[in-house]
Parts: sequence; C-alpha cells; structure tokens
Amino acid sequence: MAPYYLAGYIDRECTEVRVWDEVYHGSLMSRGLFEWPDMVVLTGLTAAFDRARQLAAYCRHFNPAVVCVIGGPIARAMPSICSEVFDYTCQGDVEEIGLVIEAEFGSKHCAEATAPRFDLTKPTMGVGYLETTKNCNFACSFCSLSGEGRAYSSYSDAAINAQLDALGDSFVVMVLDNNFYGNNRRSFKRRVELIGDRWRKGQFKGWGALVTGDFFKRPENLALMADNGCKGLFSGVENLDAEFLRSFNKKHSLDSDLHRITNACADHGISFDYGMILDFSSQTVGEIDDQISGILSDARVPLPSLLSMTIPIVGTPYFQEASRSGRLMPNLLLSDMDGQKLVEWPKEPLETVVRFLGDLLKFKGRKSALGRHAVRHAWHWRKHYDWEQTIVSVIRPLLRFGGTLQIGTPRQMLQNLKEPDLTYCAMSDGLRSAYKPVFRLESHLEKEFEPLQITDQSGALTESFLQAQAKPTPLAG
Ligand code: B12
Ligand code: SF4
Repeated sequence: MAPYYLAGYIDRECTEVRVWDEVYHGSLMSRGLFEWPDMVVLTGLTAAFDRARQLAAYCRHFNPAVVCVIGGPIARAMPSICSEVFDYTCQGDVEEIGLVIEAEFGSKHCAEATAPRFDLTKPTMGVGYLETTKNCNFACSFCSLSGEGRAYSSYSDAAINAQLDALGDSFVVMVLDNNFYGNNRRSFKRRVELIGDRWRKGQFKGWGALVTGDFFKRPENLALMADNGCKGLFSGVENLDAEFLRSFNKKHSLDSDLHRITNACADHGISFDYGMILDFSSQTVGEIDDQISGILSDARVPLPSLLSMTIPIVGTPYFQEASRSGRLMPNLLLSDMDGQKLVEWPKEPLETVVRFLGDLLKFKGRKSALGRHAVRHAWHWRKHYDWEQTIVSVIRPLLRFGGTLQIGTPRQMLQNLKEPDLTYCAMSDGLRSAYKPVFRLESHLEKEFEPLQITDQSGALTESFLQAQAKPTPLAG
C-alpha cells in the first residue's frame, strides 16, 4: 500500500501520478510507461532490490532526465548501494517523499492534505486498507523490523480519520499494522473505537487486523474488538514447536494454542487466521510433516494463510546469525531470499528436504485433504460466523494453496513461459527472466541487470554485499 500513501504527498492539481504494483499488475514491461514519468518512486520487499534497480534502468534508458527515488525496506537494508544506484535514498517513512518532491519540483507540487490516494487503486473485492501504527514493540530475530530497530509509534487520530475519509465506502477494511495491539492500552482502545465509529455509521461491514500473541492473553480485548465491528484477526503463530519460538525470540507466541485462540475468536464472531514458518535448519521433515498433517486432519482449527521458509532477511539478527554460523548456501543471491526456496543448509540431506518442500508448497498429495478441510472447517463454525465469513474461510485456503493461474498481457504471459522451473533450492534455481533486459539498452545500463550476490562459492558474505550494506545516508541527493 506504500505507493498509495506516497502518492498522497504529491499535489493532484499540477501532477499526474500512476501506480504500478508488480505483485498485482504483473511485470512492468511497457515502453510507454517507462518513457512517461519525470520521477519514479520505487519501493518493495528487501529481496526486490535487483528488480527496483532494473526498473530504474529502463526508465533512465527511455528518459535520461528521470529522477529515481527509492525508499522502504530496500533503502534501509542497503543504503550504500542504493545511494549509488538511485538519485534519492529515503530511510524514513512516507513523509520523507514530501522533501524529495519539494527539492525536485518546488513546494507547489507538495500536497497540503496528505491522505492516501486510494482512488488510484483498483477495487479488489471491496477491501480497503488502513495503517494506524508503525513498526513493532517486539524484536523477533527473523523480522525485518528488528533489523531496522525503529520505534513503535501510533498515527494521530487526525491522520487515522484522514485515511478513513480517503477510503470511502468499502466492503471490509484490513488494518495493515505489523502489530495493531502494541504496548499502549489507551492508544489501542482509542484506535479500536475510532474504527468502530465508522463501522457503526455503516462505512464498511467489518474489519480485520494483525495482532501479536500477547493480545489473546486478555479476553476483554476480543470483546472490545468484536463490539467495534472486528470480523477477522491474523496472528503470527509461526510454529507449533516451543523451542523454535524461543530460538527466534518469538516468546509472545508461546501461548498461541490454535484451538484456544480459534475457539475464543469464534465465540466473538471473529475468524482467526495465522501464518506458519518452517525452518529446515532446526526442524526435521518428519516434524514439519506432522505439524501440517495434524492441522489438515483437525477441522476445528483453520489452515494457515501463509506457509513459508524462514527467510534470513538482510539486516536482521537472524541473518547475522545464519551467516556467522555458516548456514547460508554458497552463491546466494539477494533475490533468492523470497521464502519459497531453501537458502540455508538443512538439518537433513538436501535431496530429501528439497523434494518434501516442493511437494509441500504445491500441496502435492494433499489437495483432497485441503478441500475437505476447507469445507469441514467452515461447516464446523458456521453458527458462529455470518455467511460472508463462512464463504471466505472456504475460498481462502483453496486460493492460497490450490495453485493459481498466471494471466496478464500477452507479453507478460510470454515472459512467464520463459521462467526457469522452480527447484525450491537456491543452489539449483536458475536466474529469473527479468535479468535479461526486454529492450536493447545502452551498454552502461547493462550492469544494472547483474544480481546482487550475497555469498561466494564458500558461503561467505561477498565484498560487494558488505559494501552495499555500509553506512546509512539520511537523504542522499
Ligand atoms: C500486506 C502484506 C502482505 C500481503 C501483500 C504483499 C504486497 N506485496 O503488497 C501478502 C499477504 C501477499 C504478503 C506476502 C508476503 N510478505 Co508481507 N506484509 C504485508 C504487511 C502486513 C503490510 C504491507 C503494507 O502495505 N504496509 C503499509 C505500507 C503503507 O507500509 P510499508 O510498505 O511498510 O511502508 C512504510 C515505510 O517502509 C515507508 N516506505 C515504504 N516505501 C517507501 C518509499 C519511499 C520513497 C519513502 C519515502 C518511504 C517508504 O513508508 C511507509 C509508511 O509507514 C507487511 C507488514 C507491515 N505492516 O508493513 C508485511 C511485510 C511487508 N511482508 C513481508 C514478507 C517477508 C512477506 C513474504 C515474503 C512472506 C513469505 N515468506 O511469503 C510475502 C511476499 C509476497 C510478495 N511477493 O510481495 C515482510 C517484508 C520484509 C522485507 N523487508 O522484505 C513484512 C515487512 C513483514 C515483516 N515484518 O517481516 N505480505
Ligand atoms: S511480532 Fe511480528 S512484526 Fe513484531 S517483530 Fe515479531 S514478527 Fe516482526
């Protein structure tokens, strides 16, 4: 959602803004769009650095005067290389874009009211988005926020109301905060009530948020959320193994018993959703298989909505530890860190783990169990939920794990066909097709298509990566 928040800082009268989200719209491959902007602002997950660099190169090829700006996790994790590649490297939050706009185009181009430009989004099943706090008061070792170490803070009432006004009428609202609960009870109650007021006025039918495990320790929290229109909660359960949670400093999820939380939420008409992460460097295939099979055979608990590898995200304590202890595989690329393949040496033989992982991520051999679970789970809780929640609880796991069809423009589909097969292991995965320019570029831009390599043949961190991470630059010009 960051692009829509950033767009809010740019004056609507004298500036035209377009947003392209490669997760939603597919690869950006249009010459017309590369030629068009005077300024291109890039953001994304840390692993998307190479892609951001490629997009800047395309824009520069078609318009050498274009100003390229980067911000968000990429800029914070690798400030040094970002300052070399982009014209502006923003370390801060969305507000910082205002300074860049002013420096480049003058204050006339800065918006006075800075509410997000939700009008630029295409409605996706009527879901509206809201951010009421930033960062997190915990420090799980694998989380990018722990690496960034920025303080947990809440938006002002005025800023939350401005976002809610910009949302207009929606079917449901998803609060995107990393941790909606936080460590300040007064702020939590105030934010719940602000959203509840809008719900009571009929602006949306319900809302959902992400909360940490400690939220569930106080039963009155669920009652408060339910009384204010909350219909869904997500929490990072991560793993059912207590040792795993302790080793990742995720002690606040230790009491996240799936049965207890699902029951408590259902009693308040709230559906429960969670993510799970798998770590083959500390867990065996048998242990992970047991956890997944246990969930699939128990219709009372929901399936996780997110199932992924532990990613040693650059800058996190977990990354430091993995590299120090020699767990990172050789010749790793930053773009390998996408949670869909092994990047660390597993505890068991590589071939066994890779085969299991490939099957697991495709739900191979478990598709009928998946379908059965989705229907049985929804049926089990039908009296606790309204029909919309029941339909979502059937469809969500099928969409997540049942496999998706990649459609797009003919050019995008052709590009997808060129992708090498996924091998679920960084050591055997081929380079994605994006690394081959789709236009003939000037020779000085070719280096922008080289992947950033994290480890060398021996698994040690490369010199280029260490330099990329060096010294933060507040606002490079
Ligand atoms: C919604 C969400 C999803 C959705 C949609 C993802 C998407 N691509 O849009 C789904 C469920 C699909 C998802 C999946 C994944 N996600 Co996710 N997700 C989020 C979540 C909850 C909200 C993101 C958001 O829109 N926030 C609201 C916007 C306004 O804030 P923001 O992007 O953080 O930007 C702020 C600042 O960074 C800054 N900023 C950002 N860009 C820029 C640019 C400029 C110029 C400036 C000035 C400022 C600026 O300003 C913003 C305001 O505070 C975040 C956690 C969070 N609350 O942020 C995780 C998060 C982004 N996800 C994360 C991860 C790891 C993943 C997965 C890889 C998980 C997995 N293992 O499969 C996948 C990747 C999918 C993909 N290819 O994108 C990590 C990213 C870590 C990293 N640094 O790379 C996060 C941060 C969670 C975490 N704490 O670790 N995710
Ligand atoms: S509780 Fe969630 S957002 Fe907070 S540090 Fe842990 S993983 Fe990150």
